[in-house]
Amino acid sequence: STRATNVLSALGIEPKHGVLRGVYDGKWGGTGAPVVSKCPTTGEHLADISTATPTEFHELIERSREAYHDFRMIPAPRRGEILRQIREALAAKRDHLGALVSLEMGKILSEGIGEVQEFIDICDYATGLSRMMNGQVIASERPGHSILEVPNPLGLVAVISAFNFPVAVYGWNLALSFIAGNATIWKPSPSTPLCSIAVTKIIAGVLEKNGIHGAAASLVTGDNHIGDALCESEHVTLVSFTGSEHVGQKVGKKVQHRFGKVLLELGGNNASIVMPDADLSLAVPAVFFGAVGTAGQRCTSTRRLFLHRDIAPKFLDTLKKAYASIPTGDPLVSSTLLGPLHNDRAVKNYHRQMLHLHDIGAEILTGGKVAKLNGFEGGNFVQATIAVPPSMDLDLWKQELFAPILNVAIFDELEEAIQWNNSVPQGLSSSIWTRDVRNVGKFMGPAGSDCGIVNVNVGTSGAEIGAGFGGNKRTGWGRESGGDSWKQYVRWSACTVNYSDAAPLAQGVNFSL
Ligand code: UN1
Repeated sequence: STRATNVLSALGIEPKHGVLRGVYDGKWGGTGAPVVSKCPTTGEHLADISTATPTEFHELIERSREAYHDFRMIPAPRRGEILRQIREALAAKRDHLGALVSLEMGKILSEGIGEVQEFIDICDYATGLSRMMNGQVIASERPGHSILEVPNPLGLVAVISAFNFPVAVYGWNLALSFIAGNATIWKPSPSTPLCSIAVTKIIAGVLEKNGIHGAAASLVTGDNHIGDALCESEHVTLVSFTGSEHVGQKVGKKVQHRFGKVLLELGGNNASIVMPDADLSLAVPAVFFGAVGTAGQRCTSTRRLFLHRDIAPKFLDTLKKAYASIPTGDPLVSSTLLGPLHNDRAVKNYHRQMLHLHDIGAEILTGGKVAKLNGFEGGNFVQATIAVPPSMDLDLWKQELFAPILNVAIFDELEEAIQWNNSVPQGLSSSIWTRDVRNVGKFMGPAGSDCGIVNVNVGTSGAEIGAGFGGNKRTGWGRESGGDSWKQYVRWSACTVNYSDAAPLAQGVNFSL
């Protein structure tokens, strides 16, 4: 369609000329069986993208090792300066890249642009950090000695990312890995290959201009065999994986089996708790965004809503009104708030969940149906849904489902709501709505939310890059983006230096002849 052609050609991608190359390690290649990029809005076939054969994969690892060999010697502030140029190049294409995210992933344009902005933000953060990757100087117990903690690069870092944030999650990892001096290998989701090609082209242009080996930021398109190969390669020091608990468990075991480092960002099953003193004019729109934004396909999406009995009827009335008029359709049209699900499997999962909710006698307050839109018959549209399951003792509360389905329950005491919040295997994001500082203390403290993200009067999704992002329990305990997460992308060398003319042993040990 012209819609697709316009988005792609603005980024210099011309899929009409056969198979696009999906492998980059200083030069573009890949002759393996292609993956298909499909538009979730129209169902149209966007492009075929080649993958890496096993031989090409091994060559890419070799190129990455070569790139690392030189890249690690470049001073960190200089690496930061190159990252600043990458930031500028991304910013120049921000809106076009955002449109490509909308086209290929299906999220609305504002959110597509937003996730490119997230990449830009983390570049700013990491550029500054490139002059502040400080270790400590520690007082030694021995005279004339000093102890230094020195951050050195790790080597090769693999980033395996998911379809739902096809740009930003790579950005978090690349920015930190890059300033740390690693060669980063990106394996994107096989269903969002165009986003990764567009991003890699932009980065490769900057690397080339600076005389840096392109395999400092390489791309390897492929299926789970490539993912397995990255997990099993002795040359890959850190594997940063974002995706399902099921696959994350395999990744964790494979990498641990060879004592590699692993960083996991797995499922979320996030709740918002609304107290009777909450400002509903803030809480309702935030829950609406958390549950319906990205069509419920963020790992931080609001899936569970716990309402205090006193405000529940009013809250649900207002929320239902918002749900009644959700502009649904083409995510590239600026007024749309609900785009399609990413693929037809997601629609099937949604449909199955609706049948299940019906079977158990849940009350469906709004939505509940797969949607067919005029002019978008091939699209994966569903209605945003609010359901009230008949009890808390149901498996559905414990499972993450990537769809705009919000399950609601009513509570009387905050302690009960916190217990529900914590009673799931996942531990990514949580949120409380209250004006009472005592509730805030309970929610944030030792007996409070057990999630990695604990928000107050802020929804579960839409985190900024500044804090460490990630979750506990079956979410995998990983932290990416801000906070201290950069420390995972370096190997720390503890260096005790003796400046003196004597060589005393620590702890007063005497070992002289
Ligand atoms: C994800 O869904 O994998 O906090 C990441 C958020 C975004 C990132 C989500 N900044 O919702």
